[in-house]
Amino acid sequence: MSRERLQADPHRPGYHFLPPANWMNDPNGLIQWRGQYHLFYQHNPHEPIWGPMYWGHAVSNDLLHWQDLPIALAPTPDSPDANGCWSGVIVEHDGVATMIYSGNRADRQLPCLATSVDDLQTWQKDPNNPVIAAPPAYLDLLTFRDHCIWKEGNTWYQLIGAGIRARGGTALLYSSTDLHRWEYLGPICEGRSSETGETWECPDLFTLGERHVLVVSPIPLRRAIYLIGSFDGRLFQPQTEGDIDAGGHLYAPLSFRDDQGRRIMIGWLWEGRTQDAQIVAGWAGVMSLPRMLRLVEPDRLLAEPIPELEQLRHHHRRYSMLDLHGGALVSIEEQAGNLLELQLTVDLGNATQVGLAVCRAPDGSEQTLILIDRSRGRLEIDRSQASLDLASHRESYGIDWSPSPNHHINLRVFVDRSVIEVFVEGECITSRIYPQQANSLGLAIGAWGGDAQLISADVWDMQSIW
Ligand code: DQQ
Repeated sequence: MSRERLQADPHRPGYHFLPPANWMNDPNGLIQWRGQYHLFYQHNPHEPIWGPMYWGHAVSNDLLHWQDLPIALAPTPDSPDANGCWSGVIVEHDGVATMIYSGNRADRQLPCLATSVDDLQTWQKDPNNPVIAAPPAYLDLLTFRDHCIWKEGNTWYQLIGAGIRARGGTALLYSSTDLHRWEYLGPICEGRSSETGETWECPDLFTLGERHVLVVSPIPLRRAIYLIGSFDGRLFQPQTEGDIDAGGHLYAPLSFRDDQGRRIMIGWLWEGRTQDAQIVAGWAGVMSLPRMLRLVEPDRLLAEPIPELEQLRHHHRRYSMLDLHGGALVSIEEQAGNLLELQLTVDLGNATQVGLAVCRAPDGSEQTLILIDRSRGRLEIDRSQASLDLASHRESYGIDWSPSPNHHINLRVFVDRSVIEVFVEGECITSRIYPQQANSLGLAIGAWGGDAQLISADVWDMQSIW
């Protein structure tokens, strides 16, 4: 199926990456190679549901506009990846692009290697796959898959995600000089299953300044978490923990360092609708906007959208000094659209709640509220009225939040049809919505339980990247 065929779908994002059609989950093999950004992804090219995994592939000069490339990796019958090429990473070893991924055979995953000599277009699987024959026998593991690889001196290190039965998630460390023969070194840390999940998928370990950050996607938490701490080469001592995204839709994020030294992360945003709706739509899964990561004291991992996104802005409008008297929504634009970026500064005054409505029908029958609720100390994306399709997800997700002493809040909001990404002081809340009416395009703001003021709102239409 071609991209054009699905173009008219009112829920299909216009400036977030997604494949031409069918299913996508985890980002894989993120790398800047010979100046170009490569994004690979877990892909079922045959159906809009998870199934036998292939690696889809796209390339970009600016992390915004992507060109689809042929499928990079497909399962090989009667081989270690006969039932799927699961998640993995790409590194450069002696000038050769080398991929380590989890080959899935009969529901068991083992590390496999492939190399490319044509700038990441086609991949030759290693005849000796799997490169690690079995997980460490002394550990009773629930899973053993997904990879993070880095080099120190002449030695390569690899982390593999795992979970120790009745204990918790872990990441197992290996070392190698050639990426083919691996020596097992042990778990770098262990989580407690009641707190950080039974097993960890997609471990990603990197440095930010002086600190180490370990990002994992724990089963069954259905969200990605970060641990900040120190790593001495064998053991990781976590000191603090937090959520990568509080919106309940981002999983299996992957990061890389680009040639400007930025740590950039992209995560998979899953659908918030039924499998039947996915099948009717013909596609499922979107990538988050690329985010730049940074640490702030005391030990919080913050993210902000890459500045390149500003190139997609056009048709700017600005609103200022709008008084919000308790009790009603004030329309900003009745047909603002659903490919938007918004930057707002609001003085919360003495209101107990302030809400920004996006994708709002003129009669209010559909709307998604970005709601600041001081009585509960929360900032949430409220989807209770997001769609007349009652089968689409309606739960609210958000963060604990209290206003700064001057009662001001700065919000940055990206609306891209079925994707809403909210950035507030470096915290991210990403959600999915499926409005049913063609005119659910309005923008409004309101205060309840007191008065507030919209100090300024900058609104841009965003260009589609396709
Ligand atoms: N998805 C992949 C696995 C990973 C999981 C399979 C996370 O490698 O553990 O598609 O979404």
